[in-house]
Amino acid sequence: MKTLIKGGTLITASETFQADILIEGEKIAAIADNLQVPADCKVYQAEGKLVMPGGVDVHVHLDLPMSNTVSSDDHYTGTKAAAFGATTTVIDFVSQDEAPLLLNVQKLRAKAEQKAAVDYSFHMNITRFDDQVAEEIPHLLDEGVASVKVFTAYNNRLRLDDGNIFKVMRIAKETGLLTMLHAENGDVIDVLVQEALEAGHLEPVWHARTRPAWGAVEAVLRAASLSAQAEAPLYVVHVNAGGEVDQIAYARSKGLKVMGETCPQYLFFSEEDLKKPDGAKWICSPPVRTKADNDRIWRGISEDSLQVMSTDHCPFFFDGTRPIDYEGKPVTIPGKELGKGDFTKIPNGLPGLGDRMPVMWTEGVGSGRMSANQFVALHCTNPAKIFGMYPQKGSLLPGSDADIVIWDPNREVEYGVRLAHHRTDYNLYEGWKLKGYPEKVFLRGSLIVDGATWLGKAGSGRFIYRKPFEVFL
Ligand code: DUC
Ligand code: ZN
Ligand code: ZN
Repeated sequence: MKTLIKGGTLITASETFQADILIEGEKIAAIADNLQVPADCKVYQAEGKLVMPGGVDVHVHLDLPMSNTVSSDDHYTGTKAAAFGATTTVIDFVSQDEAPLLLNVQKLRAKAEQKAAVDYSFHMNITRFDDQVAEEIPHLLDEGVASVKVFTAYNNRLRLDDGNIFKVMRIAKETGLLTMLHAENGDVIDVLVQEALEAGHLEPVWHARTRPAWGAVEAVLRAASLSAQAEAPLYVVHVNAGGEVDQIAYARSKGLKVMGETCPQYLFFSEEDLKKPDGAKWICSPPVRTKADNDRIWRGISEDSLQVMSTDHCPFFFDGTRPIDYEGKPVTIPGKELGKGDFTKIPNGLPGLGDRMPVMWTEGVGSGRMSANQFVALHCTNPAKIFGMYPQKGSLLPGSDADIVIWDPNREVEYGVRLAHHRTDYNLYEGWKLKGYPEKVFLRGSLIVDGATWLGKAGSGRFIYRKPFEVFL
């Protein structure tokens, strides 16, 4: 089966040029001007359109149990939303629920492979550490898992102490795994949450007030210092505070291999949103902060202190007692209403997987804050490189998977829950006017999104075995 995409303007992380793309089977076979149309070839005309690699979102939580419910997108609904938003590869997190480590990987994979509609891979959370776990970590690579996540918060649940974080970093380094960090100060959070509850401060804004930015800032510096001592690379997830960008920039200026991602919510929203009557919609951890933090993070992107845009997609219904229509059936999943009257019981997390590229195109490229090439670097190529999937993913090169997006730079939409395809009842960008939107999305050569039409299938996404960490950006 051959497909030719003709006459489009190709956007890669470094170049913009006019060319045709020939797809043979699942791969890009050729890229050149005026390619001949072979026999038995489906042709798509892309004059006036942009052609980019499919997006890579390296931070999603699908079907994740939390606060007496579960994140409302599973590996089908979440990856379908991803595809409508031009993302064709996602990386989810494996919880360390039981021993051995690899059993958790195998179980999540068994669940995901029935459902995923785009390609996917996993990171492993290391939330308990002992000699047995130390022996098992290197075997993650045998299962294609090339990264581990550690936490400096969520005491008695997910947090490791500094000594164990240091040990994980050393093993990860020796094995070729990348260590990812959730940076907050778990001790301070526990004190502040208890004090807030005792004082009767129960509104959503107290979620942010009990998780201060300084805790995130010092945790980034602490982990960067640990990574220096372990001589290990470090990737800071969901950068939300301006001070975290400062610490990453400092670490990088000292020659440390420290990288970072941020997510759209940390560019557009603040504690002010948590004060609204529907403030629970913005509850995520780490929290959204201030306008000054938003601005510093934007600068962190342009000065290259941050290399990746991800989403931390972990949606919940705002009102999980009222059904929504999903593919013709009513669906209710308990959500943020579980925490009505007590911010500590609100499930933490936001929808964002499908929003990421359309919103960031308008707000980043459309506003002149980033070039189209930088957009592709941040959303496609850099995440693929850092997480061991390049050039299979995140690139337009002969031999790469034919994950391709035809993007209409002139299409204007009023965005929101109707277009987003997440399985939830709200969208943070409701009513936003966007210009530039995905028109056709191909996964390994198959057209899975054609305008508003869904052609993808549950189970057609494939697990991606990732290579050991190699590319520091
Ligand atoms: N933060 C959230 O808000 N939800 C899921 C996990 C996380 O780190
Ligand atoms: Zn996290
Ligand atoms: Zn997360």
